[in-house]
Amino acid sequence: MNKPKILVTRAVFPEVIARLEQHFEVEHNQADEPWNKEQLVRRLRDKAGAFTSGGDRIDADVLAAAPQLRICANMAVGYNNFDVPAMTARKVLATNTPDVLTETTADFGFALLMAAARRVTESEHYLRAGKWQRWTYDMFAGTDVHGTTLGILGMGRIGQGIARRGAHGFGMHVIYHNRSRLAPQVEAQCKARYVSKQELLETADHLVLVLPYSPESHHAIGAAELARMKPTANLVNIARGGIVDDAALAAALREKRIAAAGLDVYEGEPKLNPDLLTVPNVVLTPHIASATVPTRRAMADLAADNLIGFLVNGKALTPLNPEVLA
Ligand code: 8YV
Repeated sequence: MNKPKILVTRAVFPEVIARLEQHFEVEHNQADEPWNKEQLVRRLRDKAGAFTSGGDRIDADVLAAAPQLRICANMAVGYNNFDVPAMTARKVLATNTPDVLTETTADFGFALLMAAARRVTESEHYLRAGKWQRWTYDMFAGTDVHGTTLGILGMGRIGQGIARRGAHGFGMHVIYHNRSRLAPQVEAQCKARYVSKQELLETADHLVLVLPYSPESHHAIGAAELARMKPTANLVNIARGGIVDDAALAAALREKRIAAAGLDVYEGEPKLNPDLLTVPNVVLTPHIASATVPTRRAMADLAADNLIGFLVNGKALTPLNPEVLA
C-alpha cells in the first residue's frame, strides 16, 4: 500500500524526519528555504498531512488548493497561523503542542522578567564595550523582583507556571486578568488574585503577557494601557507579536514612562520596529521562549505523533477541532 504523503514545511530534528518516513512519503525542507504562499500551496497540493510551524499561514485559499489535506500539525502551542473554522469547514484536523512547553516557556518568561528588571543585557553591552571604569552606587540600579507585585494577562497553562514561580519562588503578590476567572483551587495553587484589566495595569510592578493572539487581543497593550502603568513597571511579552503596540512601547520606554521591558515576540517578526533597537531599557530575544533542546524535541515529537496517530490510526493527541474526528 502506498504511504500517505506529508509535507514538513521547516527544518526539524533529523530523527523526527526519520520517524515520519517510517509511516509517510515525506517531502521536507531540511535546507530551511523560505517558501512563499505560492510555493507552500504547490507543495501541499498532493499531501494528506502537513507538519507546520507558527510562520505557516493555513487559510481558506491554501486549503482550497490542497484538496487532499486532512491534517495540519503545528509545532507550536499558539495557532493563530491557522484559520481553524476554515479548516473545520473542509474537515481538516488542526493540532498544536500544548503542555510539553509549559514549564520551559514559563522559565523563559521569568528569565526575561529578571533580565529586564535587573538590566542584565544593558549592563553586559556596557561592559563588553569597555566602558566600565569604576563602580558607582547607582550603576545599572534596577527594580526588585522578590516581594513585588506580579501581574499576568492571560492565565492559561503558561501564565499559571509564571504565577507559581513568582508566588512560591520569589514571594511575589500575584494578580491576574483573564477572559474567565480560574477555579478557586487553581487560584490557590498559584496564590493568584483575579483583578480587572485596569487594576492589573495600575498595580503590577512586572506585567507578563501570556494571552493568545486574536483580533480581539490585537494591541491589548497600546498607548492608553501603557499610560496606566507605573513609571517603575516592567513589561514582558512572551505571547505573540501584535498583542503589544510596539511603536507605543518603544516611545514609552524612551520617555521612561515605564522602566523596562523584555520582549520575545514582535509585530511583523522577524522584522521588528527599529525604534526598539535604539532604546536601552528593553531586553530583546528572537522568539526563543520554548527553545531548549528537550522541549523543542518534545514539541516536534508531539506534532509527529499527531500526524501518525491521525493518518495511520484515525486518532490525534491534541486536536483543536475534534469535531473533525467525529
Ligand atoms: C514556537 C511558540 O517555537 O509554541 C508557540 O506558540 O510561540 C513557539 O514555541 C513558534 O511558534 C514556532 O513555531
